[in-house]
Amino acid sequence: MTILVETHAHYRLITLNRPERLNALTVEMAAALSGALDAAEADPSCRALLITGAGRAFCSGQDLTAIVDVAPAEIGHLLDHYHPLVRKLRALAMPVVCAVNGVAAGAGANLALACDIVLAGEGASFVQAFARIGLIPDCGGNWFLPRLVGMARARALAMLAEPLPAATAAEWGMIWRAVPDEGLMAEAHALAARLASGPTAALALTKQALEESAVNDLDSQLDLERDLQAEASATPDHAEGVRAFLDKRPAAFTGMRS
Ligand code: T3D
Repeated sequence: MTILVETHAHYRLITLNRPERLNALTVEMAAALSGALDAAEADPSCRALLITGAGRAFCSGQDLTAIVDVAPAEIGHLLDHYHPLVRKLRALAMPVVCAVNGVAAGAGANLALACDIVLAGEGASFVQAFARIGLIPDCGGNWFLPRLVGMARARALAMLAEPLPAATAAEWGMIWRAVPDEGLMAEAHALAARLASGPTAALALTKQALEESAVNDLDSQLDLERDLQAEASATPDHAEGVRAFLDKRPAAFTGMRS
């Protein structure tokens, strides 16, 4: 199986599972991942996702053995299988945590950056490997990098294709945190569990608001925040959050939209 899916209380763990090729992406793996995202979203009890890789790597990007004899035009079309994953991750109505357990290269690096909160083990690194094989960053790399680390660093990462250690990625604001390798999965599970017990509808609306801020001017963003806040304020979790604060007790969120 190219991916493994494990169900936990209110969240699912998805593990990319081709460790012999450092979890390199194939069309089959992309289809399985896409199906797993759809299944998670269709299950109202699933309120967060955690994604990681099996073995010593997170994901080494496109499986190069699968494109060695492929016509150039078809190579571009491979992205018809991968780019929908990036769109799905960004639009998924729940938080997605990525635990980068080792090297994340090429499309693998950018799939990680498409997740909402990225934790990485200190031994992990991010490589925009594309230039090494005469390609351009894809899977959103040219969009994520300048926004996360600024244009000067984005250009160097994309053009030099050098590995960026997790600690530097965290220092530059490319990811949330770098943590000791041995503590990565415990911390990632704790984070996923925490998000899974959060106000899921408000978190999904927050995700939408942040996403749209990338293209909105301030005026449009304020209008959007007004509309999305109206939706958030109508959820039972908003009422529960306020009551819990006044009762001086932890909120018991259900994640329900209405
Ligand atoms: O083309 C399109 O339009 C489609 C979309 C493309 C998007 C992309 O992702 S393009 C970028 C593709 N990825 C790469 O170019 C990265 C290739 N891999 C590497 O540069 C290195 O493997 C790493 C930096 C990721 C890790 O290096 P290291 O030294 O830790 O491991 P290694 O020895 O290179 O790899 C271990 C094994 O995995 C090895 O196999 P072997 O010799 O033990 O049988 C290696 O060949 C295999 N492997 C690693 N990455 C890939 C791979 N096999 C196929 N495809 C890979 N991407």
